[in-house]
Amino acid sequence: MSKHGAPTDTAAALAQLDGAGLKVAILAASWHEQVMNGLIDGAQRAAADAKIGTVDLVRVPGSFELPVAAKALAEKYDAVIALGVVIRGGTPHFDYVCQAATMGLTQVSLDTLTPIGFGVLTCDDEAQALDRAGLEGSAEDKGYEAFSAAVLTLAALA
Ligand code: DLZ
Repeated sequence: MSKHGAPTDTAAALAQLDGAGLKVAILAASWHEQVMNGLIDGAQRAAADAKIGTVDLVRVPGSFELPVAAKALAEKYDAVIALGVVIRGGTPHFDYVCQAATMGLTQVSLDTLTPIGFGVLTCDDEAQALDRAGLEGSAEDKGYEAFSAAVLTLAALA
């Protein structure tokens, strides 16, 4: 997918929110540390832009574990931002982990009616992931985007 067509002025939309009363969980897997640190930082920047009252960071081992943790967190938080980095290897494992994370998070969101930000990078190589990590020199900032999407959806449904 390309960045072309993405919403503009997301920071301005976040600034309009009344985030002080909201409780949001950033749920992050632990693979690919440098990229993941960029995603977490982007999500935390978006939380600051929206002036979210409570932001907790919860870590799980891998992206496969995101759905079960998201479901538990969805019961306690207004929104959950799921962050993962999956990089293709030489076996079909990539496809299974990506599918489990994507389908699982979709199901959690629908079952709990809680917005889940989808910040799971599914990349062919580390260079693609770094380019989306919101780091200096990255073209995209997927942690910021995922956080914004979840809280703006929450606001739309209020
Ligand atoms: C096993 C595995 C592999 C090979 N690659 C990744 C990855 O690129 N990104 C990620 O988040 N997790 C990976 N995992 C771990 C699985 O998500 C999961 O944690 C394990 O299969 C244990 O359930």
